[in-house]
Amino acid sequence: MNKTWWKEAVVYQVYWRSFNDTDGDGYGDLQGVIEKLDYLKELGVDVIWLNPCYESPDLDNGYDISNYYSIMNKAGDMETWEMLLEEVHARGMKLIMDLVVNHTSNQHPWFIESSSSRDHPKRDYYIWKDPVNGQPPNNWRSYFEPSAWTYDERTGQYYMHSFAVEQPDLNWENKEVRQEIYKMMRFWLDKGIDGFRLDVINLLAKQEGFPNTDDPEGLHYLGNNPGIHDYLQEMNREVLRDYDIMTVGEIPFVTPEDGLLYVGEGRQELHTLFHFEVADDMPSWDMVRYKEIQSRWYEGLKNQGTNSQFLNNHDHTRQVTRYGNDGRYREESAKLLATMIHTLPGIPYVYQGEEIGMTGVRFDSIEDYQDIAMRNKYEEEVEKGRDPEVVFEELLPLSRDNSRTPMHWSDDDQAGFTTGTPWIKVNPNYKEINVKQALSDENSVYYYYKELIQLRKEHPVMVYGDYQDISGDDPYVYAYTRSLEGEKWLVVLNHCDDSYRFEIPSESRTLLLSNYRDDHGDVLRPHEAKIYKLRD
Ligand code: TEU
Repeated sequence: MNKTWWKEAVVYQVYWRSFNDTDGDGYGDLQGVIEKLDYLKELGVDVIWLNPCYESPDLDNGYDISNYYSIMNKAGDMETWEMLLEEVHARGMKLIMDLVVNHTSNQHPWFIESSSSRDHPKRDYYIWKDPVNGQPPNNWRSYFEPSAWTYDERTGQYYMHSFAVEQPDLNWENKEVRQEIYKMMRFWLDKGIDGFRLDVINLLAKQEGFPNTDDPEGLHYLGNNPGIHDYLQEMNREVLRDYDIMTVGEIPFVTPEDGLLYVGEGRQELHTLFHFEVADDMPSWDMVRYKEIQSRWYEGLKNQGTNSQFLNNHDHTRQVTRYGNDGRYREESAKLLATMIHTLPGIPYVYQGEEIGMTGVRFDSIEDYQDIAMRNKYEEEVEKGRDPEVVFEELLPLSRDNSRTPMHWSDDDQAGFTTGTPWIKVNPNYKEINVKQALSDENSVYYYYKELIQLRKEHPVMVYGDYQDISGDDPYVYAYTRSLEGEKWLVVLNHCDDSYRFEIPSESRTLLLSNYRDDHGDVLRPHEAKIYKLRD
């Protein structure tokens, strides 16, 4: 496989509204990101993925854009954004922007015009359909609502939205829409950004004829439809290929086979992707299943495409809570998960706060939660007559707010995140878990991440090495090798709360990194993670 900078990169995701607030309004801001760039540089990350900071009514935390060419007030202004880009580059890092082009806000001028009358020239910028027997055009649901269709009284038609009512889907069949989007992409690329994370990019093409589905709850009919690759190849031809950038597509419902169509080298579409076989489909840890997913994706993309490795982001509960042990073994477990993500084949992502082992949260009432997905689902279920307490409890473990609480910088008020009132409450455990503490403890999760990231920079085997699982269907231990040009590494992970014996195949080995101080060989301690270099 060709070597490229983005295959070797470690990406750090900055959810800016919860990162660092410098003006006391309770929202993190771009100035706040600038002030923490030295922290990120020190950690060793190469690329920063910045969540959407464009002008927006902010109903879905920036994923409802009303102006692609300007910056949301809460985040700052264009001048500050430009300063951010400059400061990122000055430190030898790169910046990728979140591109949301499946939908806009209903406050975007395009939608305001489109919904103004049936014969407005921009009517066709969105997807409008006549009612069928006084009902929505089909039985599709949306991610955040029971129906993907909302009726517009004024013009007597329904418009489609894959997410909230306030997030109408653009009509990608319309060439003018596509050209507008490409123009906007060039605007940002010409400012010098280093790529895009492309929000639900496989949803752009809709099923022809908008037929009813047998499985409305499944949502898969929303994605990977015929025509999607034409759009992405066109986007590549018209925009992407002219720049030395990184593109990562958010691609729900994708199999490795289909994945290769998006990221196969030579396909001229995207560089890498997020698939959701873990984050969406594996609610809690399942070792055998996880190994199966990894092997299948490895084989599927082998030598032809690059995967991405992550267990959490701003939509998914923090990994040490969801997939590890955030109690007694929080630190060991956070380090184990990190070891895994950074040594499996694919680009590793660090979601802010993960590097200090931040955990999920439990607030007492639905009022404390801000997430539109959770709030809408709560309302939907309660309206069916279900017990609100039961619904609340059901929604807690996977609420997106688990990972959206403010970053813990110190044990000061509001975790040092803001001098005002944060837009969402701080996780009460910030007194114990925070950056200040982590920096003062040489055994902290933070320093472990730093070592892992450094290791990747020094050893191409972590990036380009072949992968082989040697632990089969062992339900606790995950062990695999990575090999490149005569160099062979062995990673051993004991993903459980007990000690466990696992025969490590080679005697002749050097321990490169471990989350325990010493090595007990075949006896693995709770959540022990080890990286060996093997000598033959
Ligand atoms: O997410 C898509 C989405 O619906 C995720 O919540 C889902 O869990 C999964 O990751 C894909 O199946 C993106 C953004 O990340 C999210 O924050 C937005 O709310 C959403 O798109 C709409 O733009």
